[in-house]
Amino acid sequence: MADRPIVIVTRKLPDVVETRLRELFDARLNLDDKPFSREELIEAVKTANVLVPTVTDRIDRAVLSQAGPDLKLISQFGTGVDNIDLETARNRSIIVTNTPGVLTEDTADMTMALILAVPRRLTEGAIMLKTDSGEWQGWSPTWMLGHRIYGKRLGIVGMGRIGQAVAKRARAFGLQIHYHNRRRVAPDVEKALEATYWDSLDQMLARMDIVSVNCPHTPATYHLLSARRLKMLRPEAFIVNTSRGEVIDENALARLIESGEIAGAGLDVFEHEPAVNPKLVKLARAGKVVLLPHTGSATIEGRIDMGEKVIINIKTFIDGHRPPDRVLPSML
Ligand code: 8YV
Repeated sequence: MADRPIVIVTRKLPDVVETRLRELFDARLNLDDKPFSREELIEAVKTANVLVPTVTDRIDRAVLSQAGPDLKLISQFGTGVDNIDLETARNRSIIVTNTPGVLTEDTADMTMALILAVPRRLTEGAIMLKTDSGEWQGWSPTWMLGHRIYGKRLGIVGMGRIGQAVAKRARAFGLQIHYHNRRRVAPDVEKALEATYWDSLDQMLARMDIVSVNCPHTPATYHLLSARRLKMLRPEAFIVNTSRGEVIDENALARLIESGEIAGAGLDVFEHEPAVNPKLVKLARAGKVVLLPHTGSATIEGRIDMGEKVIINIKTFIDGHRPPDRVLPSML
Protein backbone atom coordinates (compact mmCIF):
# COMPACT_ATOMS: atom_id res chain seq x y z
CA MET A 1 0.00 0.00 0.00
CA ALA A 2 1.20 3.55 -0.77
CA ASP A 3 2.98 5.36 2.09
CA ARG A 4 0.27 7.97 2.12
CA PRO A 5 -2.81 5.83 1.57
CA ILE A 6 -6.16 7.39 0.71
CA VAL A 7 -8.00 7.37 4.03
CA ILE A 8 -11.67 8.35 3.75
CA VAL A 9 -13.31 9.42 7.01
CA THR A 10 -17.11 9.38 6.99
CA ARG A 11 -17.83 11.74 9.93
CA LYS A 12 -16.31 14.83 11.53
CA LEU A 13 -13.70 13.75 14.09
CA PRO A 14 -12.03 15.81 16.86
CA ASP A 15 -9.71 18.44 15.30
CA VAL A 16 -6.55 17.00 16.84
CA VAL A 17 -7.37 13.61 15.30
CA GLU A 18 -8.08 15.11 11.87
CA THR A 19 -4.84 17.08 11.98
CA ARG A 20 -2.88 13.89 12.70
CA LEU A 21 -4.71 12.00 9.93
CA ARG A 22 -3.80 14.75 7.47
CA GLU A 23 -0.15 14.65 8.58
CA LEU A 24 0.15 10.90 8.12
CA PHE A 25 -2.16 10.00 5.25
CA ASP A 26 -3.92 11.32 2.15
CA ALA A 27 -6.88 11.96 4.42
CA ARG A 28 -10.28 12.84 2.94
CA LEU A 29 -12.24 14.34 5.82
CA ASN A 30 -15.93 15.13 6.37
CA LEU A 31 -15.73 18.62 7.84
CA ASP A 32 -19.45 19.40 7.83
CA ASP A 33 -20.26 16.04 9.47
CA LYS A 34 -23.14 15.37 7.06
CA PRO A 35 -23.61 11.59 7.21
CA PHE A 36 -22.64 9.83 3.96
CA SER A 37 -25.47 8.74 1.72
CA ARG A 38 -25.38 5.19 0.46
CA GLU A 39 -24.07 6.44 -2.87
CA GLU A 40 -21.29 8.39 -1.14
CA LEU A 41 -20.41 5.32 0.93
CA ILE A 42 -20.18 3.19 -2.22
CA GLU A 43 -18.04 5.85 -3.87
CA ALA A 44 -15.79 5.84 -0.79
CA VAL A 45 -15.25 2.06 -0.79
CA LYS A 46 -14.45 2.25 -4.52
CA THR A 47 -11.80 4.94 -3.95
CA ALA A 48 -10.27 4.41 -0.53
CA ASN A 49 -7.33 2.31 0.62
CA VAL A 50 -8.64 2.75 4.15
CA LEU A 51 -12.19 3.60 5.23
CA VAL A 52 -12.87 5.12 8.67
CA PRO A 53 -16.61 4.68 9.29
CA THR A 54 -18.79 4.98 12.38
CA VAL A 55 -21.92 3.34 13.76
CA THR A 56 -23.99 5.53 11.41
CA ASP A 57 -22.55 3.87 8.27
CA ARG A 58 -24.19 0.63 7.11
CA ILE A 59 -21.27 -1.27 5.56
CA ASP A 60 -23.27 -4.27 4.36
CA ARG A 61 -22.69 -6.86 1.63
CA ALA A 62 -24.17 -4.65 -1.10
CA VAL A 63 -21.76 -1.82 -0.27
CA LEU A 64 -18.74 -4.10 0.17
CA SER A 65 -19.49 -5.92 -3.09
CA GLN A 66 -18.73 -2.66 -4.87
CA ALA A 67 -15.46 -2.05 -3.02
CA GLY A 68 -12.44 -1.30 -5.21
CA PRO A 69 -9.41 -3.64 -5.27
CA ASP A 70 -7.42 -1.10 -3.21
CA LEU A 71 -9.71 -1.09 -0.15
CA LYS A 72 -7.60 -3.06 2.34
CA LEU A 73 -8.69 -1.79 5.75
CA ILE A 74 -11.89 -0.63 7.47
CA SER A 75 -10.79 1.11 10.67
CA GLN A 76 -14.06 1.66 12.58
CA PHE A 77 -14.27 4.71 14.83
CA GLY A 78 -16.15 2.82 17.56
CA THR A 79 -16.17 -0.46 19.49
CA GLY A 80 -19.40 -1.95 18.18
CA VAL A 81 -19.06 -3.22 14.60
CA ASP A 82 -22.62 -4.42 14.02
CA ASN A 83 -22.84 -1.90 11.17
CA ILE A 84 -20.21 -3.85 9.22
CA ASP A 85 -20.70 -7.19 7.42
CA LEU A 86 -17.55 -8.81 8.83
CA GLU A 87 -18.01 -12.04 6.87
CA THR A 88 -18.10 -10.27 3.50
CA ALA A 89 -15.15 -8.09 4.51
CA ARG A 90 -13.12 -11.17 5.37
CA ASN A 91 -14.10 -12.91 2.13
CA ARG A 92 -12.78 -9.85 0.27
CA SER A 93 -9.58 -9.84 2.40
CA ILE A 94 -10.50 -6.48 3.89
CA ILE A 95 -9.18 -6.14 7.45
CA VAL A 96 -11.59 -4.63 10.01
CA THR A 97 -10.46 -2.92 13.23
CA ASN A 98 -12.34 -1.15 16.03
CA THR A 99 -11.52 1.00 19.10
CA PRO A 100 -12.09 -1.16 22.20
CA GLY A 101 -11.16 -0.19 25.75
CA VAL A 102 -10.82 3.58 25.38
CA LEU A 103 -14.55 4.20 25.86
CA THR A 104 -15.13 1.56 28.54
CA GLU A 105 -15.07 3.90 31.56
CA ASP A 106 -17.15 6.62 29.86
CA THR A 107 -19.81 4.16 28.75
CA ALA A 108 -19.85 2.53 32.18
CA ASP A 109 -20.29 5.97 33.76
CA MET A 110 -23.31 6.67 31.56
CA THR A 111 -24.72 3.24 32.37
CA MET A 112 -24.43 4.01 36.07
CA ALA A 113 -25.99 7.42 35.49
CA LEU A 114 -29.04 5.71 33.94
CA ILE A 115 -29.14 3.09 36.73
CA LEU A 116 -29.47 6.04 39.13
CA ALA A 117 -31.58 8.34 36.95
CA VAL A 118 -34.60 6.09 36.28
CA PRO A 119 -35.47 4.66 39.74
CA ARG A 120 -34.66 8.04 41.39
CA ARG A 121 -36.75 9.98 38.85
CA LEU A 122 -33.84 12.34 38.17
CA THR A 123 -34.90 13.76 34.83
CA GLU A 124 -38.53 14.14 35.93
CA GLY A 125 -37.49 16.48 38.72
CA ALA A 126 -34.99 18.32 36.51
CA ILE A 127 -37.51 18.87 33.71
CA MET A 128 -40.17 20.01 36.19
CA LEU A 129 -38.02 22.87 37.47
CA LYS A 130 -36.54 23.57 34.02
CA THR A 131 -39.96 24.02 32.44
CA ASP A 132 -41.08 26.13 35.40
CA SER A 133 -44.32 24.13 35.29
CA GLY A 134 -45.28 25.44 38.73
CA GLU A 135 -45.84 21.84 39.73
CA TRP A 136 -43.39 22.02 42.59
CA GLN A 137 -45.07 23.50 45.60
CA GLY A 138 -42.10 22.84 47.86
CA TRP A 139 -40.82 19.79 49.69
CA SER A 140 -43.33 17.09 50.67
CA PRO A 141 -42.77 13.82 52.61
CA THR A 142 -44.56 11.59 50.11
CA TRP A 143 -44.10 13.42 46.80
CA MET A 144 -41.94 12.35 43.84
CA LEU A 145 -40.73 9.24 45.68
CA GLY A 146 -38.42 6.99 43.73
CA HIS A 147 -36.87 3.61 44.48
CA ARG A 148 -33.78 2.88 46.53
CA ILE A 149 -30.71 1.64 44.65
CA TYR A 150 -28.55 0.63 47.62
CA GLY A 151 -28.69 -3.10 48.36
CA LYS A 152 -30.68 -3.96 45.23
CA ARG A 153 -29.80 -6.76 42.75
CA LEU A 154 -28.22 -5.67 39.47
CA GLY A 155 -28.17 -8.23 36.64
CA ILE A 156 -25.56 -7.47 33.96
CA VAL A 157 -26.12 -9.06 30.55
CA GLY A 158 -22.67 -9.22 28.94
CA MET A 159 -19.67 -9.19 31.31
CA GLY A 160 -17.03 -7.87 28.94
CA ARG A 161 -14.97 -4.72 29.54
CA ILE A 162 -17.96 -2.41 29.90
CA GLY A 163 -20.03 -4.93 31.92
CA GLN A 164 -17.17 -5.34 34.41
CA ALA A 165 -16.65 -1.56 34.62
CA VAL A 166 -20.37 -1.19 35.38
CA ALA A 167 -20.10 -3.88 38.08
CA LYS A 168 -17.19 -2.03 39.72
CA ARG A 169 -19.21 1.19 39.88
CA ALA A 170 -22.41 -0.53 40.97
CA ARG A 171 -20.67 -2.24 43.86
CA ALA A 172 -19.55 1.18 45.10
CA PHE A 173 -23.26 2.09 45.16
CA GLY A 174 -23.97 -0.98 47.29
CA LEU A 175 -25.67 -3.00 44.54
CA GLN A 176 -25.43 -6.81 44.55
CA ILE A 177 -23.75 -7.91 41.32
CA HIS A 178 -25.19 -10.69 39.20
CA TYR A 179 -24.34 -11.46 35.60
CA HIS A 180 -25.04 -13.62 32.59
CA ASN A 181 -22.43 -14.06 29.90
CA ARG A 182 -21.50 -16.55 27.14
CA ARG A 183 -18.66 -17.67 29.35
CA ARG A 184 -18.00 -17.30 33.05
CA VAL A 185 -15.37 -14.63 33.76
CA ALA A 186 -12.11 -15.62 35.48
CA PRO A 187 -12.56 -16.62 39.15
CA ASP A 188 -10.37 -13.76 40.38
CA VAL A 189 -12.48 -11.23 38.42
CA GLU A 190 -15.71 -12.73 39.77
CA LYS A 191 -14.29 -12.65 43.31
CA ALA A 192 -13.07 -9.05 42.99
CA LEU A 193 -16.51 -7.95 41.74
CA GLU A 194 -18.33 -10.23 44.20
CA ALA A 195 -20.34 -11.21 41.15
CA THR A 196 -22.75 -14.13 40.96
CA TYR A 197 -22.82 -15.95 37.63
CA TRP A 198 -26.13 -17.09 36.16
CA ASP A 199 -25.90 -19.75 33.51
CA SER A 200 -29.58 -19.20 32.78
CA LEU A 201 -30.48 -15.70 31.57
CA ASP A 202 -34.17 -16.49 32.14
CA GLN A 203 -33.61 -17.36 35.81
CA MET A 204 -31.46 -14.26 36.36
CA LEU A 205 -34.00 -11.92 34.75
CA ALA A 206 -36.81 -13.19 37.01
CA ARG A 207 -34.91 -12.22 40.19
CA MET A 208 -33.28 -8.86 39.42
CA ASP A 209 -34.26 -5.34 40.51
CA ILE A 210 -32.24 -3.71 37.73
CA VAL A 211 -30.99 -5.25 34.48
CA SER A 212 -28.16 -3.65 32.49
CA VAL A 213 -27.56 -4.66 28.87
CA ASN A 214 -23.84 -4.50 28.04
CA CYS A 215 -23.35 -7.17 25.38
CA PRO A 216 -22.53 -6.46 21.70
CA HIS A 217 -25.24 -6.70 19.05
CA THR A 218 -24.58 -9.83 16.99
CA PRO A 219 -26.89 -12.27 15.16
CA ALA A 220 -26.95 -14.26 18.44
CA THR A 221 -27.96 -11.29 20.62
CA TYR A 222 -30.60 -9.79 18.32
CA HIS A 223 -33.70 -9.45 20.56
CA LEU A 224 -31.90 -11.40 23.29
CA LEU A 225 -34.29 -9.50 25.56
CA SER A 226 -37.31 -10.78 23.66
CA ALA A 227 -40.96 -10.25 24.64
CA ARG A 228 -40.87 -13.68 26.32
CA ARG A 229 -37.81 -12.77 28.38
CA LEU A 230 -38.97 -9.22 29.19
CA LYS A 231 -42.13 -10.74 30.66
CA MET A 232 -39.90 -12.54 33.19
CA LEU A 233 -38.85 -9.23 34.73
CA ARG A 234 -40.59 -8.34 37.98
CA PRO A 235 -43.06 -5.39 37.89
CA GLU A 236 -40.69 -3.41 40.17
CA ALA A 237 -37.71 -4.01 37.86
CA PHE A 238 -35.91 -1.45 35.70
CA ILE A 239 -33.87 -2.09 32.54
CA VAL A 240 -30.94 -0.04 31.22
CA ASN A 241 -29.36 -0.34 27.76
CA THR A 242 -26.13 1.39 26.65
CA SER A 243 -25.06 -1.32 24.17
CA ARG A 244 -27.29 -1.57 21.07
CA GLY A 245 -31.04 -1.09 20.65
CA GLU A 246 -31.36 -4.30 18.63
CA VAL A 247 -30.60 -6.42 21.71
CA ILE A 248 -34.05 -5.55 23.13
CA ASP A 249 -37.47 -6.04 21.53
CA GLU A 250 -38.32 -2.34 21.86
CA ASN A 251 -42.03 -2.63 21.06
CA ALA A 252 -42.45 -5.34 23.69
CA LEU A 253 -40.52 -3.25 26.21
CA ALA A 254 -42.74 -0.21 25.60
CA ARG A 255 -45.86 -2.37 25.87
CA LEU A 256 -44.78 -3.94 29.18
CA ILE A 257 -43.84 -0.59 30.75
CA GLU A 258 -47.13 0.91 29.57
CA SER A 259 -49.06 -2.00 31.17
CA GLY A 260 -47.06 -1.69 34.42
CA GLU A 261 -45.42 -5.13 34.05
CA ILE A 262 -41.98 -3.44 34.05
CA ALA A 263 -41.33 -0.35 36.19
CA GLY A 264 -39.18 1.65 33.76
CA ALA A 265 -36.13 1.88 31.50
CA GLY A 266 -33.06 3.98 30.79
CA LEU A 267 -32.09 3.79 27.10
CA ASP A 268 -29.09 5.34 25.32
CA VAL A 269 -29.54 3.25 22.17
CA PHE A 270 -32.50 2.37 19.95
CA GLU A 271 -33.45 -0.31 17.43
CA HIS A 272 -33.87 2.08 14.50
CA GLU A 273 -31.56 5.00 15.41
CA PRO A 274 -31.92 7.87 15.04
CA ALA A 275 -35.65 7.12 14.97
CA VAL A 276 -36.94 6.68 18.53
CA ASN A 277 -40.04 4.51 19.02
CA PRO A 278 -42.96 6.96 19.59
CA LYS A 279 -44.26 4.68 22.38
CA LEU A 280 -40.98 5.24 24.23
CA VAL A 281 -41.17 8.99 23.72
CA LYS A 282 -44.70 8.94 25.21
CA LEU A 283 -43.38 6.96 28.20
CA ALA A 284 -40.54 9.47 28.60
CA ARG A 285 -43.09 12.28 28.82
CA ALA A 286 -44.83 10.25 31.52
CA GLY A 287 -41.52 9.93 33.40
CA LYS A 288 -41.43 6.14 33.02
CA VAL A 289 -38.29 6.02 30.88
CA VAL A 290 -35.16 8.13 30.43
CA LEU A 291 -33.99 8.38 26.82
CA LEU A 292 -30.53 9.61 25.75
CA PRO A 293 -29.24 10.22 22.17
CA HIS A 294 -26.50 7.53 22.05
CA THR A 295 -24.07 9.55 24.16
CA GLY A 296 -22.67 6.63 26.17
CA SER A 297 -19.10 7.33 25.11
CA ALA A 298 -19.56 11.00 24.28
CA THR A 299 -16.59 12.60 26.02
CA ILE A 300 -13.94 14.69 24.23
CA GLU A 301 -11.26 12.54 25.91
CA GLY A 302 -12.94 9.34 24.75
CA ARG A 303 -13.41 10.48 21.19
CA ILE A 304 -9.80 11.64 20.89
CA ASP A 305 -8.64 8.28 22.30
CA MET A 306 -10.86 6.51 19.76
CA GLY A 307 -9.23 8.61 17.02
CA GLU A 308 -5.78 7.70 18.30
CA LYS A 309 -6.69 4.02 18.14
CA VAL A 310 -7.93 4.41 14.55
CA ILE A 311 -4.61 6.05 13.60
CA ILE A 312 -2.55 3.35 15.34
CA ASN A 313 -4.54 0.62 13.58
CA ILE A 314 -4.00 2.26 10.18
CA LYS A 315 -0.32 3.06 10.77
CA THR A 316 0.46 -0.44 12.05
CA PHE A 317 -1.34 -1.95 9.07
CA ILE A 318 0.35 0.13 6.40
CA ASP A 319 3.71 -0.63 8.04
CA GLY A 320 2.92 -4.25 7.25
CA HIS A 321 2.08 -5.37 10.76
CA ARG A 322 -1.08 -6.88 12.27
CA PRO A 323 -3.19 -4.00 13.59
CA PRO A 324 -3.75 -4.28 17.37
CA ASP A 325 -7.56 -4.08 17.26
CA ARG A 326 -8.43 -6.46 14.46
CA VAL A 327 -12.01 -7.80 14.57
CA LEU A 328 -12.85 -11.24 13.19
CA PRO A 329 -16.36 -12.66 12.76
CA SER A 330 -15.39 -15.50 15.13
CA MET A 331 -14.66 -12.99 17.90
CA LEU A 332 -18.30 -11.94 18.11
C1 8YV B 1 -19.43 5.12 19.34
C2 8YV B 1 -20.49 3.17 20.31
O1 8YV B 1 -19.32 6.42 19.60
O2 8YV B 1 -18.27 2.49 20.27
C3 8YV B 1 -19.44 2.17 20.12
O3 8YV B 1 -19.80 1.03 19.81
O4 8YV B 1 -21.63 2.89 20.28
C4 8YV B 1 -20.11 4.54 20.49
O5 8YV B 1 -19.26 4.63 21.55
C5 8YV B 1 -20.08 4.91 18.03
O6 8YV B 1 -20.21 3.61 17.80
C6 8YV B 1 -19.24 5.52 16.93
O7 8YV B 1 -19.11 4.67 15.86
